[in-house]
Amino acid sequence: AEIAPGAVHVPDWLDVERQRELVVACREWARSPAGLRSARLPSGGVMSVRTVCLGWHWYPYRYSRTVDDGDGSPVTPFPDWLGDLGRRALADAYGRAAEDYRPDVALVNFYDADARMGMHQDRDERSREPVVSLSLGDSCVFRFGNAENRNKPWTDVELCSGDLFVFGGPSRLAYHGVPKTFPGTGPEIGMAAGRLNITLRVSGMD
Ligand code: MD5
Ligand code: FE
Repeated sequence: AEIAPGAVHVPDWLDVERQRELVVACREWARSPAGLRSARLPSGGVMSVRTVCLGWHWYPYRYSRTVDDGDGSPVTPFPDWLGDLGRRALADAYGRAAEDYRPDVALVNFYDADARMGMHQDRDERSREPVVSLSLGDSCVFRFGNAENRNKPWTDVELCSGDLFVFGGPSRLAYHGVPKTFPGTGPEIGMAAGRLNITLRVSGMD
């Protein structure tokens, strides 16, 4: 379903077996040297969501090749197979060829029962190529806003395990957030609890 121009929701895009494989991969990435951590905001706050970065390390509000807000570990590489998955996602969501889509960053967000993501824009990438989002585990309320400010109008969409969302074109810079998850709603895919979201992005850097 096209929620807004360039914002396409494809429910149930990943079958359960593929979801299980992604959970296994996320667990391995979380254990790598530049693994799961809560980003610290310049305001002094700490994000309730915990994140693993692949390809480039993100911290508010920039990208680096090493964990510059931590122990300086090199960032975990972005695997080729994840780029292939991103091209298939874009092709299915937009119904057009996507061989030229070359994501080089993945941010894997883990939400426990209390984690939230406030309304924000994703504008730390130098490219405005689409963002591919894959959800695993517990369902959530995803709040898709407008490109002007973090306030209404917005549309609330329930995202479930296996759902794909692509944000491109005029929706690439829309404000968005996750005000709520629904603990205990995830399928049996090897996650004890919580929600995972994998976003694939083009950094526009080299
Ligand atoms: C999440 N993650 O569910 C969301 C899904 C993040 C983040 O917001 O920054 O890690 S990605 C949603 C997204 C990305 C790019 C553009 C737009 C939404 N959008 O225009 O609405 O953890
Ligand atoms: Fe975001």
